[in-house]
Amino acid sequence: MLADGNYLSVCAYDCPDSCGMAATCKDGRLVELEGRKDNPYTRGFVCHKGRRWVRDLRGQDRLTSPLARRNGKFIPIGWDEALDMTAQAIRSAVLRHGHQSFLFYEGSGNLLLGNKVQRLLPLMLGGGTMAMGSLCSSEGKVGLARSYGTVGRDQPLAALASKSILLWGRNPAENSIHFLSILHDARRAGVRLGTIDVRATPTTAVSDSAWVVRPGSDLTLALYLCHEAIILCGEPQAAHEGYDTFRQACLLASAEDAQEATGLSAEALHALVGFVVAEPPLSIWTGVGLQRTRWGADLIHTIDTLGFLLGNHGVPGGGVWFEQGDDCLLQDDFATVPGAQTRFVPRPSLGASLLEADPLVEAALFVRGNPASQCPDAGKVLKFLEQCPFSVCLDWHMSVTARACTLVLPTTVFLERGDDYVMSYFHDLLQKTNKVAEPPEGVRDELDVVRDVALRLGLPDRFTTERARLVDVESDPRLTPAGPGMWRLKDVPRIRGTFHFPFLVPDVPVELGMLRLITVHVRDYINGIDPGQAWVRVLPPVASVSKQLARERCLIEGQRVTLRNALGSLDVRIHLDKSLAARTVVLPQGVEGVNLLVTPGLTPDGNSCINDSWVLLEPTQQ
Ligand SMILES: Nc1nc2c(c(=O)[nH]1)N[C@H]1C(S)=C(S)[C@@H](COP(=O)(O)OP(=O)(O)OC[C@H]3O[C@@H](n4cnc5c(=O)[nH]c(N)nc54)[C@H](O)[C@@H]3O)O[C@H]1N2
Ligand SMILES: Nc1nc2c(c(=O)[nH]1)N[C@H]1C(S)=C(S)[C@@H](COP(=O)(O)OP(=O)(O)OC[C@H]3O[C@@H](n4cnc5c(=O)[nH]c(N)nc54)[C@H](O)[C@@H]3O)O[C@H]1N2
Ligand code: SF4
Ligand SMILES: [Mo]
Repeated sequence: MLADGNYLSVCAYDCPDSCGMAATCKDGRLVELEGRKDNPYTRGFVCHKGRRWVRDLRGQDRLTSPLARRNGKFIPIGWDEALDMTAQAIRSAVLRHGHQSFLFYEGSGNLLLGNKVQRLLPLMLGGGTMAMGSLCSSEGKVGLARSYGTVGRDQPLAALASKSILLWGRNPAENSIHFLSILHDARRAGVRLGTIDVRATPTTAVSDSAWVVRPGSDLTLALYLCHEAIILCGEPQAAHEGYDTFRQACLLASAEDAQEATGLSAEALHALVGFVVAEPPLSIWTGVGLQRTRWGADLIHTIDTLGFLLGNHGVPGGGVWFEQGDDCLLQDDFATVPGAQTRFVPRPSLGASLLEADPLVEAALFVRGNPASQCPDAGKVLKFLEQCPFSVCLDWHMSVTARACTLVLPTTVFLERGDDYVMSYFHDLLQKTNKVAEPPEGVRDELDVVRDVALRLGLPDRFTTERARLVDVESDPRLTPAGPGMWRLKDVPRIRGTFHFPFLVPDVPVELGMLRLITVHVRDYINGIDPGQAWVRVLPPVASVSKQLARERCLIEGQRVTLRNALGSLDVRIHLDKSLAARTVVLPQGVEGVNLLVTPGLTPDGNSCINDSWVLLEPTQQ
């Protein structure tokens, strides 16, 4: 058993902050969790979601036995039986229709690098079926990389050297509170903070200036700001690819166009121009919410162009940030199988793609993912699960996906796995995990579970050897030690060579007569809802609408209505939000049922355009 004492570890939630944690363990249990003081981003505190693990590791929602669906009910079964069932189902699917009839689905439920080992299971079977395309941030990274060919890696504390900071579609007061704490420091030092969002948020509340725009209007706004930057800051000196065409088009974007698209008044727009061209350097921090649209990559590229035209690129405290590049610290051949022929299905339209797949998927394994809640057009994911003869979900609690599977396997969470690593997608620290609690009896590490399934299928044990190779990341030449179990990854400059200007794309058309549905991340849970969150389970979910819409439709606070489109319907309760644009509905993401309404559309790069969703609002049928 784990000795009593203090251990350092890292939060592996899918959260930008990747906090360093200081844990106290007694009798094999986690009794206290604090933030590491020597981690310059964590600054000695962790959020309530991190601290909640003290309760939830042994909480009532923790699964502690494999559960098999029998006659519509889940019945506890032993591990041997559960692993035999899993191996048998995969074997018979592969024998009947080939390896692509086995789906191996990974979500981003935690950021441990070692998770990659699990892919060996489908790969060693021949490739299997896996999901491709992002629900999250890939679109923006594609856009950022278009400017200079790389996403790069910056050190976020550089923001302290800015004179002004503009958050564009980014809400750190809820989604990255350690960035908020850096922003507070910057403001205390006299930096001006501005925010562009589609609604008032806890972040706009602490900003010096906030501009609330209509969703989908950012591209027009960005072009107009580029126009003003060319007029006020002058033309770029050197020749750059695509500049002439871009210049012509952006000079056509007028203040009137920007006002009409965004809904900003002439004064507000003028103030925004003043904010961006005022004393440099300006750093612009684009968010994930912003780029979940068909032209998300082009939008982020255009905002990066604004940073370029303002002369901010490469200046300390200046430029455009999104997320850090995927510096793969694992060796190229880590957990790979040469010649494997994986069939990839698009994650944003997972359900529909699986329903149509040929060969059909007859055995599905879900790990660290909750696609029946988190993928767009979730109704089709549920339909697929109803039809699939065998589906198994590995999770620590009964997620929406687990509930729809035929078998559920209880796994450890990151605090119960040592010798793994987390690399932040926001800051520059790699941190090592320590086991800080013994898992409850009946729970197994998912890497062992996947390995044991593979062994039952007669596959060789590459899992153990690859897992042992994880430690190699510590000797990566790009790392410098930054404290116990903590390394800093060197800056990888993004700004190099000539700048490539964007090609112009049309705005996403408005669906006449419908309301745009925006789904947002919220403070109290990460992505899919954790259990123990009784308050969030209070249904129906709360949909924010503008006062103008409420007047038009005679809606009152708390009223129940139904949101509907061709994909599905959802009963909601109305909240009046005077900050919102007229034809917009905002729902918290992750609430069960929300993604029944969300579009399975793909961007040209195969990523999700979640916020290009449209709904009708109707009286609820009693
Ligand atoms: N409408 C709408 N949909 C969205 C979004 C949105 O803004 N709007 N946001 C999207 C974004 S940004 C993301 S990143 C995705 C996330 O989508 P997913 O990755 O599917 O969802 P998560 O809730 O992060 O995690 C999935 C599951 O992993 C489990 N889990 C956590 N740790 C472990 C572990 O160690 N082992 C195992 N086996 N399971 C574990 C969690 O309990 C959870 O049930 O959702 C996307 N979906
Ligand atoms: N507490 C908490 N923290 C989280 C998460 C969580 O679920 N909960 N999830 C984590 C994950 S996986 C991710 S990807 C990040 C997401 O982090 P963020 O990018 O901050 O989150 P979002 O809520 O998706 O979007 C940010 C803001 O963009 C705005 N927005 C939406 N559409 C538009 C638009 O068209 N234009 C403009 N200008 N603004 C728009 C939204 O109103 C929202 O306030 O957060 C991470 N951190
Ligand atoms: S969820 Fe994010 S802010 Fe909270 S402890 Fe984990 S990394 Fe830190
Ligand atoms: Mo995400």
